[in-house]
Amino acid sequence: MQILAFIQLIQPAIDKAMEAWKWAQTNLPIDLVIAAWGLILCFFGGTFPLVLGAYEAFKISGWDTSRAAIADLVEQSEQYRRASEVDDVKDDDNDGVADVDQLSTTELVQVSAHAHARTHTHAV
Ligand SMILES: [Ca+2]
Repeated sequence: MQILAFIQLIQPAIDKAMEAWKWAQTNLPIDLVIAAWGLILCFFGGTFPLVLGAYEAFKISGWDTSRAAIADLVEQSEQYRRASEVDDVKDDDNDGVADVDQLSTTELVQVSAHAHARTHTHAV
């Protein structure tokens, strides 16, 4: 179960990155960021032409699809996190200890997978 331990280790960093991204989307003036990007291209575009060319090509050809897929993943991740938080405090046998703290690793993975399946929506 090293994968589970690894996921638990990096989950706080992923959560912080997602919160920072949400904050940036709602609080930063996106037009100003795009203008700054254009200014950077004006002065440094010749220094890294291949990288910038690849970036612009990706932005034109696949960014919209990738952006929609990433937005879906973020939304589903948030739904899973909310469902997981509800599961984390459940105490169905009323012994004062959260049920997830009484599960074996295998059972915990099964419960987590079930929570994920409940929240997963499949876009067609
Ligand atoms: Ca319990």
